[in-house]
Amino acid sequence: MLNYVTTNPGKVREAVDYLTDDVQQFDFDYTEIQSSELGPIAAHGAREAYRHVGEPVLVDDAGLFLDAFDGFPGPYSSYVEDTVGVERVWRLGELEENRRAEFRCVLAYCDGEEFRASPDPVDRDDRVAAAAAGAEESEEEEDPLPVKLFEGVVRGRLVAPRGEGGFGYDPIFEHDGQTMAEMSTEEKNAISHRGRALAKFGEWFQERTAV
Ligand code: ITT
Ligand code: NA
Repeated sequence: MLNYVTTNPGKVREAVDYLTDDVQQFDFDYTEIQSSELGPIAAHGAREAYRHVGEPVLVDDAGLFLDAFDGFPGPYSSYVEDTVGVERVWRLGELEENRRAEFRCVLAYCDGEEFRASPDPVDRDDRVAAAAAGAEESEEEEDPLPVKLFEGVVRGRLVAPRGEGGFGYDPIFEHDGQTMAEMSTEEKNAISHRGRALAKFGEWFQERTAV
């Protein structure tokens, strides 16, 4: 059984839909370090969560990155949702000509064991993703607990709120003519940042557990 460590049931709904029921929510609010990148936040969280849970954990750090604002709210998305709110993030973005945006998700896996280095393409992609996610230069590298990172990104644009589904910023993020709040969980997973990260993780995890 894999512990999806999050306080956010919306994330779990998507993960369970994607990975089937070998995954359960573990409601634990790990420390979120300050970083301009999601990778180090997720890696630090996964180590803390693994030490707390004592079983394999997957931590999910995500955010909305607006092009016009140089990536804001990005790693601060949760704080901004609580303080400013989704509707007013839209009203800030509405003033901009450039409304392009992306959702990012970094999944960090830790089970206390070393990951064998392998030259297969999946692993190479993951290293590139890990580097892109800012994990390589992290001070967290000093911690001996190995963590594996998987990143997913989806491009879209900021729009006036539409739709009742999903959670968080979904109503103001449009991809291919639909906001993410107008999509079913399955439709969102097929194109979303989290779905893409889960796909990479699932492929890797299947191989890992098959040996
Ligand atoms: P945990 O840290 O406990 O997992 P959280 O909701 O605080 O839960 P984050 O720290 O990763 O999660 O913050 C992500 C923010 O971005 C938060 O405001 C979410 O509502 C939002 N968010 C994350 N994934 C999203 C998605 O798929 N669609 C819309 N908003 C999302
Ligand atoms: Na959080």
